[in-house]
Amino acid sequence: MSNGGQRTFGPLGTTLVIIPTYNEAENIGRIVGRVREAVPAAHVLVADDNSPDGTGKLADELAAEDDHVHVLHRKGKEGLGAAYLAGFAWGLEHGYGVLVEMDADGSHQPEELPRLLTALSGADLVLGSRWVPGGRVVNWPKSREFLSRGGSTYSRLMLDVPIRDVTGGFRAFRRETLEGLGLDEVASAGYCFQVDLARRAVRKGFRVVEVPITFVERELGDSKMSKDIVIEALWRVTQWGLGERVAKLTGRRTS
Ligand SMILES: Nc1nc2c(ncn2[C@@H]2O[C@H](COP(=O)(O)OP(=O)(O)O)[C@@H](O)[C@H]2O)c(=O)[nH]1
Ligand SMILES: [Mg+2]
Repeated sequence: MSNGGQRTFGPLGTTLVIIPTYNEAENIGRIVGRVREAVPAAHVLVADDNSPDGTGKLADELAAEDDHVHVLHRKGKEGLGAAYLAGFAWGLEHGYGVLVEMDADGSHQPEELPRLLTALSGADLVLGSRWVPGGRVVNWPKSREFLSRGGSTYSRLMLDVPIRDVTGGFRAFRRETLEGLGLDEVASAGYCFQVDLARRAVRKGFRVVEVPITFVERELGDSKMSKDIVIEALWRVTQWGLGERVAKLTGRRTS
């Protein structure tokens, strides 16, 4: 990929910010604009699951006006995990050095992205974290905070990973990290996708660093969080945790 002197952020290569979308028509223009302003050298890939509200078309319009914006049109709603896997594959294929995960709804603030990217110079994976000192959430109901904190604590103990915010979705990966995670084996769709990647990174010995972020609850559009997503996460984390314990006892290795 051509460099042009201003398309890279540090020595790690060009950054691609992947934004999965499903019905984010009210948010997509604003979030892409904020990313482009906060980190002008970065490229953006919108991974849209054929949103009925026309998000994909709006993204195409943004891409037509800006050669740093790209769109991956997917057939239909297959979950956040599948959209990210397709986005990662696209980014790796196109030679990006850093791949970022970010929501479309403004919960992850693009203005905090430079801090994540700076931290990546001393890490293989940087996690934007709500639950380390300095991190916080704005406008979240207590019930949602309880679920998120509880999910992270359960995963940390069950999987024995030293991470405070293991379900968060504002992250920066070096390309080598993604290449080393065994993405072909990842089948998780919802929040457990994030847990799965974090646990794989820790198991493979990558340097995982948490950077405090301020997570702002969405003002426009609807959350796609559902009971099924929570149940999938709980079920898989429990399965992974028990599987690893059994493997340890019997001396077998798991993926
Ligand atoms: N492509 C795609 N994006 C999704 C899907 N589900 C959620 N998203 C996107 O993932 C991000 C986080 O989802 P959101 O509904 O805000 O979840 P919450 O923040 O946990 O309430 C948003 O940008 C959504 O549009 C999906 O099935 N496919
Ligand atoms: Mg959200």
